[in-house]
Amino acid sequence: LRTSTAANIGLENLLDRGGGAEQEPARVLLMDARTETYEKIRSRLKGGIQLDLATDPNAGLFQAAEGGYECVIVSTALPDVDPLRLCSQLRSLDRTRFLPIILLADRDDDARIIRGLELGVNDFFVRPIEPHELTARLVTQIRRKRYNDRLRASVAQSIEMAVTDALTGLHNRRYLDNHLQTLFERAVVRRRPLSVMIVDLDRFKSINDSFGHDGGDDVLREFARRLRQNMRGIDLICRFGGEEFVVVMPDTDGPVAEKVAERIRAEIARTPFAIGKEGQAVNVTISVGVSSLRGQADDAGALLKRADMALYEAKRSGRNKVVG
Ligand code: GH3
Ligand code: MG
Ligand code: MG
Ligand code: MG
Repeated sequence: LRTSTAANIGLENLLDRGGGAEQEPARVLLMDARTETYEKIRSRLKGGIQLDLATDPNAGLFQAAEGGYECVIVSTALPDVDPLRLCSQLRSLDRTRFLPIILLADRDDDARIIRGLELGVNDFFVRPIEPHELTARLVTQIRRKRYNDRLRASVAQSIEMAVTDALTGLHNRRYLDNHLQTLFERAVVRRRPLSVMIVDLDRFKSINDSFGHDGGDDVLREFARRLRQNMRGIDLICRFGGEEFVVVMPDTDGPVAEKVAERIRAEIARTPFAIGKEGQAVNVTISVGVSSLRGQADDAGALLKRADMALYEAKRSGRNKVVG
């Protein structure tokens, strides 16, 4: 029929806009107890949209959460279940929160449509199903979802970049500034130990002088890798700046923190770094200052300051050392 063809052409144009040449077909889930509705809609949607059916609302909810769908059509023709309740469940689950919902209702169902819109349904459609209109509404929702997904991903990436050190991939100082206080307060409230270490590479300027700035960068990257390898998942590891690194160790008291620091110091001193294309061997040593939480009256700034003073002492007394 004419409408059907027009709907298909409109669909392809709209879905292609802004997308790559290899745009995936959009998967849409219809929640409806009647297979006739499904067959009717599906026969009018070709290319661009793949329609699945869930006749059981609970299975449908599960299916929608499984991912891969870009829109859900919730029909009011679901016996034994309140379709609006289903809509609010879709809105509240993490996995379906950003999934557009189109309510498929009967002509005299104004009250339910309004309630649905209040609950966060994105659009509605009134029977009888007119393919051109339904397609246009679906395409609008799918395009908006694709746009919002890209936007969300790019915001998340920007946030990630703002707290990550580009050279080493470790957290940066901004991240530490935001999280040290939280870890500190958590330790105080729970009366758990907490330790901090500040690591500074020894005579790093001479490494740069001998092997160039790129050689120095290789050393920093390799050091970060070894540091990460030696710490636990719950430790906060960050590049504080230049060739200085800070590690915050929750649930770790002074003696244990010093042992950890000593293990890393020894490992760094024992195994030369391979830098540049030729894998040239470079001997690296580090100095480490360690400090630990002192009771309820302590503060995060003082904790860092004590680690810094211990580091200064390690440098002053000959380097390649841990001072606690
Ligand atoms: P010390 O044992 O007293 O710590 O001596 P040092 O030479 O390591 O200390 P200093 O603070 O004098 O020099 C640190 C050097 O680190 C100076 C700076 O050019 C270099 N540096 C800082 N950031 C980077 C970086 O991202 N890449 C490279 N290659 N070098 C860096
Ligand atoms: Mg220095
Ligand atoms: Mg140094
Ligand atoms: Mg330094």
